[in-house]
Amino acid sequence: MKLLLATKNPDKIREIKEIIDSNIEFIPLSSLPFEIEPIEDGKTIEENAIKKAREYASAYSLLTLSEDSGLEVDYLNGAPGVYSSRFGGDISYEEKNRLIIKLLKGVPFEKRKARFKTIAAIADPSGFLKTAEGTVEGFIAFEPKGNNGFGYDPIFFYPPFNKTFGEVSLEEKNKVSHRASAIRKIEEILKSL
Ligand code: ITT
Repeated sequence: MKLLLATKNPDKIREIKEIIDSNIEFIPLSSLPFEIEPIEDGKTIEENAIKKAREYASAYSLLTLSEDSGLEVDYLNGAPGVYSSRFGGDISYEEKNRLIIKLLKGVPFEKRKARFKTIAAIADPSGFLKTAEGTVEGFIAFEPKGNNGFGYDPIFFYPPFNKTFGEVSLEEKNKVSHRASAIRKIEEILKSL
């Protein structure tokens, strides 16, 4: 089965390829003859995931997997959420992470609850569409820790590991992550096609 892996984020590509162990031939966006740029203007993570999957599937006439993810911090009323990649403007992830920690200055551990959420979507040019959600619950750390993973991983403290996602291997993260649980559900749907 051929599947367009429609994400421009190389860290997501690495994780998804580790998670899916079925016999799927991934087609990377970089191998396609022209580029499209879906505008992520949805109000929710789900809207953006669906929009990306549909637009890529119809542009390239391929069965397509896209996903949208975000970090929801309870103390910030769910921010950055759907704005996770744009949070704080055009600044590095180190700066985004420092900004979140600053916004939570003085907030005790029990009020630092947060979760990563992924909505993965598969679509084909005929209009077929399925989505799957994955979440993982944790806390915003008091300081960034670890250089593994990407994005907000160094500030996402996961109690069962007693570590941030930035401190664990890809293999460990994939045992429990939001992306892994959404993508495993999608893998089951793909197997049934
Ligand atoms: P595509 O839209 O091309 O897939 P993107 O990087 O723009 O890639 P999103 O719109 O889903 O992806 O942005 C969500 C941001 O949230 C992303 O840039 C990450 O930095 C962050 N993020 C997503 N998953 C994460 C994870 O597993 N660990 C840490 N941060 C994550």
